Amino acid sequence: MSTPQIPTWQLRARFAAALSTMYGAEVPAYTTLVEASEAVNRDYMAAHPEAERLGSLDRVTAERHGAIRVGTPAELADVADLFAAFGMYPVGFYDLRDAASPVPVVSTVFRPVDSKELAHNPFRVFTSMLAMRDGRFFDSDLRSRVERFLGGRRLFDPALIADARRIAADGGCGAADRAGDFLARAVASFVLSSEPVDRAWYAELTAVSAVAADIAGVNTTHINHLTPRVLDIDDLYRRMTERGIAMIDAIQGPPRWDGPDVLLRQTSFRALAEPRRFREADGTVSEGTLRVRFGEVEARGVALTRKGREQFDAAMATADPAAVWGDYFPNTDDEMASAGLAYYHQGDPAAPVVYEDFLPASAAGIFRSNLDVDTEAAAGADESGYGLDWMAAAIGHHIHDPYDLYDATAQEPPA
Ligand code: OOG
Ligand code: NI
Repeated sequence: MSTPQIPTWQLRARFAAALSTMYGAEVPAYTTLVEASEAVNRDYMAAHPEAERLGSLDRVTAERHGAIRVGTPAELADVADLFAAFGMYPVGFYDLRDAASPVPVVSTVFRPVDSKELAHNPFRVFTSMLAMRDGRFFDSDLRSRVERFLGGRRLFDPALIADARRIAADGGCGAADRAGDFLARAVASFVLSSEPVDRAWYAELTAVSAVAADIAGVNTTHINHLTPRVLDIDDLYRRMTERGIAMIDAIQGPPRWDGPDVLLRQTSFRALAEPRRFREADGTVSEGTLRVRFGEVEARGVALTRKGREQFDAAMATADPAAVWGDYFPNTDDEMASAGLAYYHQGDPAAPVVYEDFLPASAAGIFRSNLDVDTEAAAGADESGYGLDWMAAAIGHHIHDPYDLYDATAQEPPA
């Protein structure tokens, strides 16, 4: 076909903006968070013009990551096909079952993979799939009932996925008028359903894991959170607390310090009780609330090399990372670059390569901080076979290795 009128990056930017509008209508506190984040970024840029090296104010202002959760490999495959239409491809494999406080999901991130695309719009979605085959969480009776439930629902209209495949193959949408319709149908797939929740089924799953209930207790998927990026997360934390919003106890990830910011720091406010309707055992419908959706914010720093990541993991494993950070990392970009700890475009310490991915420990902490009850995995071996290769085969897409992408990006000049 001829050159698409609307390239994938424009579709992606419009998709991110439309989801943001939708989620703001669903979760009003998100709008407060976005406003506070924009104020932090404006003030920070005004005081530190050099901060643009981590992304232009335009990029950072529009930047979001979303989190969604699905039930089955087939549902995850649909997500992969849908997001490919927006130029978002799977990167990395996260196994949150291994976390200190395990969550019964395996995850990947759909995002743009090259620096020009990231500069246009870096929208990324952390996507988790229920680890239903893992007998440490689901006994065979529950597993077969969850499978039956999930087998009877359809998250994505097959016509939408067929259109997405065509758009991905063409590298964009041929006709501008069709783009709006495609976007509207894509966004609608993530609207919180007003259909009543089966109270007994939801409660039974909650006893295993609140995340299992969120995924398999209802017939649709939804945005769990949508996260703006800030240039100074400590300032954001202070401003939200001043506005009377209860934040979780800590900022997850590396401590604040006076050297280069590395990887990712995140924090969130507690999930709010949202009105939901429930279907009772006698068939009547009643009003109630669920607390599953929260507000998260993040700050991004330079991407670490494998060597840098080893240092990072070692520092994070100490009792008080803030106290010892300087023993593990030099406090200038020059030294970070020359020690081979972090990625810089063409080796120029003034041009850091921004970290575009996630941290499993923080992700598990983010899941956990918003659950009322922890999940306990039963003892036993994991015979599920879940892993990166399993997931790539299940979704029919190559899963990129983040280090390969950073190696390639570091060869290029900044976008
Ligand atoms: C995903 C949690 C992971 C992050 O920012 O680390 C995540 C979820 O809650 O579904 O979004
Ligand atoms: Ni998140």
